[in-house]
Amino acid sequence: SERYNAREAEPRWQRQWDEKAIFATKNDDPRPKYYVLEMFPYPSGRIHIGHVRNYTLGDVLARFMRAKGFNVLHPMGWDAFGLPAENAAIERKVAPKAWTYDNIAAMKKQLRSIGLSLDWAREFATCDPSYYKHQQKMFLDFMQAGLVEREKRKVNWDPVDITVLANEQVIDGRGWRSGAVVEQREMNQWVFKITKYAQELLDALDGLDRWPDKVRLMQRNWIGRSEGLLIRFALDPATTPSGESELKIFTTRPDTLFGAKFMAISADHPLAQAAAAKNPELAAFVAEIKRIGTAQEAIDTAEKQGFDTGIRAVHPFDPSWTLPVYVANFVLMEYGTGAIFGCPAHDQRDLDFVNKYGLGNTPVVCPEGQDPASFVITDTAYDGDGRMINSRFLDGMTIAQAKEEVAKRLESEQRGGAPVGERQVNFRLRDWGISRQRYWGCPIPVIHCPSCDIVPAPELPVVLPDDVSFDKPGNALDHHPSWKHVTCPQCGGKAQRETDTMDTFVDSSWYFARFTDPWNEASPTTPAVANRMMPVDQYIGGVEHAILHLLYSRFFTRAMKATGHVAMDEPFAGMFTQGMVVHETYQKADGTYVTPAEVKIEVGGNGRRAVLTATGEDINVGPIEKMSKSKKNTVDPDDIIESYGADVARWFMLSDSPPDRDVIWSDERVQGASRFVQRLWRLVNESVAAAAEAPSSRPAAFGADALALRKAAHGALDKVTGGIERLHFNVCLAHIREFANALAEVLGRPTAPAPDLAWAIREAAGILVQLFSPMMPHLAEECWQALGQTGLISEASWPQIERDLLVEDSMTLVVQVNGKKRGEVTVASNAQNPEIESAVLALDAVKLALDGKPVRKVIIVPKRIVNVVG
Ligand code: ANZ
Ligand code: ZN
Repeated sequence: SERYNAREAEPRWQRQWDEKAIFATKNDDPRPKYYVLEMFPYPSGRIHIGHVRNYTLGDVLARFMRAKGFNVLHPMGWDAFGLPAENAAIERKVAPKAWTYDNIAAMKKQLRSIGLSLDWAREFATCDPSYYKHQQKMFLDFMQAGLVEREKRKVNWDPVDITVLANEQVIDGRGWRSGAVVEQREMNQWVFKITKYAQELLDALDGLDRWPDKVRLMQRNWIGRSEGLLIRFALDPATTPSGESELKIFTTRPDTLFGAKFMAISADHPLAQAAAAKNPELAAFVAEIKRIGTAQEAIDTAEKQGFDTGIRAVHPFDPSWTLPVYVANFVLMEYGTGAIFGCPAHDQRDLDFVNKYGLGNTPVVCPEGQDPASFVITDTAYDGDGRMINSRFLDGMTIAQAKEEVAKRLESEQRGGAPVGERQVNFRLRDWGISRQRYWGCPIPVIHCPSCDIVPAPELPVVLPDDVSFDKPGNALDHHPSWKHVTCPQCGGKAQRETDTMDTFVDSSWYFARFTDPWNEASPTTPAVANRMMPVDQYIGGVEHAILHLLYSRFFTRAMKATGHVAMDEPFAGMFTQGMVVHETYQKADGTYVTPAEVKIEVGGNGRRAVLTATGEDINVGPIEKMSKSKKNTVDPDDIIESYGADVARWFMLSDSPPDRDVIWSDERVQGASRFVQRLWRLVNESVAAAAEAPSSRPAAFGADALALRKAAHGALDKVTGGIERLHFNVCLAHIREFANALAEVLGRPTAPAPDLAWAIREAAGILVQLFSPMMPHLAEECWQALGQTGLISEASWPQIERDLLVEDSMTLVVQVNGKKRGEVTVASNAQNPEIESAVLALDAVKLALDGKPVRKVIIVPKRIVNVVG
């Protein structure tokens, strides 16, 4: 038969799927639902190979679950707001809107060429006013529910992108996009009160048992719950600038109080401000720290620095013991109370600090088995377990006992009518600042009125104006001549629209819920529908979103529940983080990178050599890295699909490594996948020929050859079914290859198959095609047709596994009717008598011999003979 022509066949099947709208999901379908979702793409302009992997993984599952009889929801949309559109506007003078929608059109075409089983009828972009209108509505709902607030906040300011960044968008003290060193500024910000759910978001992680442990751990750390003690240290009034009497600190290690050597406060602490007002040198130090900023990452990497304020604090257990109060660059104002006591022996930061300023250390926790007399700390703090030493009444206690003892004593000690100590739970999680000073985002739907303060926008959506200019840096909405000038809907006076737009992470925090009913114009969701179709059963995306996007979505779902838009807490029942697609890098002698397409790999006697195809010059093969434009080690999905077809790209993506690991792109292996496609096509056609004479109904009994083939088929079916359910796709592919080999071996035999084997060949070919249909749907349709099936394989149900064929060992028994041999039956070696009996009575030979007479008795001689008495 002819070669399979993917280029011709793939668009043809895609058209058929479209015309019959077979991937359109009905919300009122009575079958159980299954919601598969891959993280929706940002419309950058081109699909990259990572997308192909992401969507292929989801598509295999979606197609499989559909065949299993589920009402599968598998939608696609566009995460369409964000900075690149504005950058394009600035650099290329194209309007952000036009740029975005053009990109969407181009990428949609590319996505279609992959052959994904998507319900395109549900498509939307987050920049559609018909989407963000509902987001604005929910913003107002949340405001009413106390989940949105306006807050004067110290914010991370990106001086290049001219915008505020969330803490999560600051990486090593730099803007995540621009790479610019982030500055600190005080600004009025809109925040979502995610901290109200801190405990709940933490507790519920335990129930997310279909999430990777790694992701749950990252979220746990991000939420950062710690139990500790607030302690009010008295200050020596003679040393304080304006008579402050106490300093409140938060500690998780009250057990180490007798190892305290100093106190430290944040540069933003009021006491630091007060002290700085009287000490110019201190003021200069404070100003310098503030300039560098106190983003977590900056603190972790910067050298510890401090300045003695001259203030002295009194030890809570010893009035004659005073501690110097420093302003230190490693204390954050936003955490705890913005003040600490330092115990250098048991905290590395504190140790680095005292070693710099000569304050010494006293160990107070001694590891088990260590002699306290010889236990000294020099450069490395000890934060392990042990017994208390050098700690007066705590000596000999465990850390836990000492913590409890200190807490109890300080809780019951009063000063100025309040206890000196108070237990407290702190979270590292901060409220989510969502204000962005950018144009291309969802407008925050409020109006600022000089007399009425904050007034909700009376009509939604508040639409972004199209006529904006990017001549000046900053927020084009703010520069717009008229957009922000409005009359107050409450008092009719002159007022101004909010010109901040929402962080684009807001857009992606509820799109999955919108997909359940994107046609609802009146509200964000249709709760009855959302509650039926949600949660997402399997969410698939990159691990880079393990914290931010997933945590925000978990918060948002709860906020939507609180405001009546959905009824569940958790949006994603199952989460899968896929690995990256990586590739070797190629460099010319001068260090410039060249693309894989420009390089020819020669494998010869002295190993593997790379040369530049154009000139023949030697190319250095560099490390395998994530595909990136700068390293030029990318491959373009369009090129791959053009030369090999989508099925080959899909098969390759699934074949080489487990989906959660990185996969190395390799042209050789892509070619291998391409050869396998042709092999499958040949096998199916040979099977059709070999089975041409096969009986149309299932033979009553199977000989050894037929049985062996049937076992291979059902064994593969069983393994692939289980593998897909567990997303072990690479293992599935190995089983499919193995089964294809078994079929090829049978087809390669010189003699024509007996009728039972011919029947088994037909069955096997059908199962084979169904098994690879989720991975290579176009080829599967073509093969299905060749097998003489009338419908689409994309609509066929998953084959039934015959469990008895899965038993490795079988036994063959002689079948007699009234003592006379009439044939044989092969059953599982562990088959029970009733099973054997029904298999025997189903045999045509037995029916014939009985000739309509009723069966009086069946005598089974174990493992040998079945005698039917009629
Ligand atoms: C004394 C002490 C001794 C501490 C010791 C630790 C070890 P987590 O677990 O993250 O909650 N801390 C408190 N507030 C701080 C702030 N605003 N900026 C910087 N550090 C702060 O950490 C709590 C510990 O971090 C607290 O316990 C405090 O130092 C420090 F051997 O108090 B500890
Ligand atoms: Zn007003």
